[in-house]
Amino acid sequence: MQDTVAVVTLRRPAKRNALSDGLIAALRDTFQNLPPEARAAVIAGEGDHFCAGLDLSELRERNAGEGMHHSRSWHVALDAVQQGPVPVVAALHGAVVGGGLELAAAAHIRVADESTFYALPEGTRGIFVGGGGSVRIPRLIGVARMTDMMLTGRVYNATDGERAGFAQYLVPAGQSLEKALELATRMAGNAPLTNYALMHALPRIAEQPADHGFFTEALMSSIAQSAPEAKERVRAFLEGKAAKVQKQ
Ligand code: 1HE
Repeated sequence: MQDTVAVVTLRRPAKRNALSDGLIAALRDTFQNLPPEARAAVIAGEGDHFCAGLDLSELRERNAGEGMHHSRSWHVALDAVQQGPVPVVAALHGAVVGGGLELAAAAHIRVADESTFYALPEGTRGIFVGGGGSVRIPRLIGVARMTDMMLTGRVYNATDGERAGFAQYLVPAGQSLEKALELATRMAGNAPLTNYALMHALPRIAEQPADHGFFTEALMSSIAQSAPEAKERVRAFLEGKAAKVQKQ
């Protein structure tokens, strides 16, 4: 923990943080059991790369049923990242490939440094994404870009990747963790109900028909603004005690 920010680090640098079944289970357990004082989380990778994806040494002949259960075990773990109690910032560097990109896509914000590159080698390895990538990655970059990456093995560098929508922030090499911590600390200071609305209501509203979305938005906003914390924050601004929005 760094104050109220839980820092979760993938620590298999010798295997480029490849996601073995054990590491997937550890991710699930970690995000399902974050300390109660955590208000935001950062996920990072030790060594030169964020994550090399599925541990290919564990890829064995599975029948369809076993393959289904394996994929579903990733869904549970990555859902724990995305649907947990706190917003998560992924601090990216080096390889963010295959299942590593699927993991990064489950975070709420991605910060990349200049060493970052993105790929989906599943296409060239004769497999398909199985960790939620077909649901989450098109929401970041669109179906056409993901299809191209998987059909052709295209690799995006950090600059093109930020433009395409993989990351929301691009920082100099070696600075993604620092920036992710800065953002997570800021998010940790938000009213918890606002963070909850952004994590759990916004993605659902974005998928609802407009009329349902407007209705869900009205419900969520009325709940958020009725919290004592919201009233206090608005009062502080009106009394000149809260920061103004500053032009950057
Ligand atoms: C691995 C893995 C891995 C490295 N599984 N062992 N992912 C991929 O297809 C990406 C495969 N990895 C790579 O392309 C490269 O390793 C990297 C670009 C990520 C890094 O390159 P580099 O030169 O720094 O490292 P390296 O020498 O390739 O790898 C170091 C060691 O890590 C080496 O093992 P060693 O015992 O020979 O030292 C590698 O074998 C090992 N290693 N990546 C197992 N992925 C839910 S479905 C998701 C489907 C997918 O994710 S498919 C995409 C899998």
